[in-house]
Amino acid sequence: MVESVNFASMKSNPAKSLALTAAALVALSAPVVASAASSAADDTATSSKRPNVILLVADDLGYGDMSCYGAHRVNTPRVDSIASQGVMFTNAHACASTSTPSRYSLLTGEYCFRKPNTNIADGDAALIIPADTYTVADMMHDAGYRTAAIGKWHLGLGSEGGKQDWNKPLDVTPADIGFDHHYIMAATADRVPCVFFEDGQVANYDPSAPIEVSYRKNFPGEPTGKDNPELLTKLHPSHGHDMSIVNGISRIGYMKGGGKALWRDEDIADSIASHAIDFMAGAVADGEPFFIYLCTNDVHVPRYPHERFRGLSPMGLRGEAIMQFDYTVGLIDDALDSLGIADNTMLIITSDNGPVVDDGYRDGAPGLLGDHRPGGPWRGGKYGSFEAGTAVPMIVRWPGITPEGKVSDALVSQIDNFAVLAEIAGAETHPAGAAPDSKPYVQTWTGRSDESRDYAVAMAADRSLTLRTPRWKYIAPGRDKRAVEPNTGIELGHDYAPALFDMNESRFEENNVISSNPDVAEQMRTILENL
Ligand code: NG6
Ligand code: CA
Repeated sequence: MVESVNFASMKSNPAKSLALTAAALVALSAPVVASAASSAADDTATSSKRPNVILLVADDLGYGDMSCYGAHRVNTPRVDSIASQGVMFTNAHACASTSTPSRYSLLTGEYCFRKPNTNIADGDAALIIPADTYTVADMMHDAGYRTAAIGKWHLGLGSEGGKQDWNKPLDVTPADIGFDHHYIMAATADRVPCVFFEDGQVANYDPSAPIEVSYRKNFPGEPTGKDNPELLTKLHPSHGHDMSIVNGISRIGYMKGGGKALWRDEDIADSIASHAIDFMAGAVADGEPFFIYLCTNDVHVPRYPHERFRGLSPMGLRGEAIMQFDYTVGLIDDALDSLGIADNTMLIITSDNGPVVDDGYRDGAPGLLGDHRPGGPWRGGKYGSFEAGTAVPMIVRWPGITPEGKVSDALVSQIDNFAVLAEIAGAETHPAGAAPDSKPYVQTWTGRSDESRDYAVAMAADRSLTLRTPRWKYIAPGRDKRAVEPNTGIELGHDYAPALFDMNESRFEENNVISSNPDVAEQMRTILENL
């Protein structure tokens, strides 16, 4: 199972990795069990040492997109080196195959399917996480951490969608859900407003260019990608994305104004990294532990990385965006060293959902892919129910705690982020109802146990569910019956009614074994029904 993993460039201890992997392979044959809480947290050897925590979340970065996970048409030396110093998971799952619901679950410890408004959010959506929700940021804050959200947000802002006055401080912000500081994009780089928000207001606000935003109609006289393609100096849309033009790239939604506050796509990654580093330095100077929810815009569309990467990848802009992601990781890692806190910082690197190649811009990605497989060995991709939609890269490094260069095949889910971090932060009590679906698999997340979660639940873009156990994958029938999403070419997987795959037999979901294993399918369907 791990043969495809390329450790050639890594300083790992291969003997150690292989031994631990063998143990994990045995665990893969564990039966389907729906037990209650895990015992994994019982002997946590972490209480004496509360680390800083950086939860670094890439956007749309696939399982197969980095060299430590087997990619060979792109190199990610900085991530590879972190993997060689920590534990790299081969069976880690996001809670949804799109951003907004995936991030909802990551921050709340509650399955996104329970919340009807967690579909892909417009840039003028209201804050999707109710202000009274006890999030991972609230928990870390209450445990004495200084907390920040930096980078891609995509969980809404303000109390009322479509009604925000972007020229004033917003009434509801990440500060209301536990973040002491934020420097964020409202949604994605392909959605207006194309400005950063810092502590509740537009960063670098330009009073000479008041901002207006609409997801319904254009503002009189403002050019659009649809009507003024001659103004698209950097990227043209392939589908959708033909509304307001900012920085020579048309977007989803309409906006007016912004002036000097508008971002330049080429600078987004540097801006995110430098704000994160400033925040880290400030916390260190004040002697406070910190928690950063650090979200890159890479490798989401529009992919338009800094000029320093231009022409460096045989895969064009998508390859450059992966290189820029790795570069960002390197900046953060270097800052940990120069601030003298690398040894006391837990770094988690993962992605919000699986990959997509053409997600709406003519950036050359499909033609330049070659034999690169963004989803690695898994079938499908973003939006869908097949594994590549939610089987994401995940690496955890906590010096002195995580074994070095371990590859763990344990089944893990991002739903456990809250409970794991709560153990690590020493936060013992939470308000009733907090993080209802999260369990403290601390030993597994830190690579000291290969205990798998009993199951991982994930939601596709049509809100249909899948259930993964160490051995099986069950796909419930979806509302969207198309086998392939036409714009992106992604196989969605939920056109089946319903399907079961034996993941021990093959990682590529091709052979639906539901008719020969009706009891397993029924057991898994029942688990989903009773969640
Ligand atoms: C889709 C967009 C896609 C991307 C996605 C959200 C179109 C045609 N496609 O609706 O480009 O923005 O939403 O991606 O508009 S996510 O990773 O933030 O969930
Ligand atoms: Ca995403």
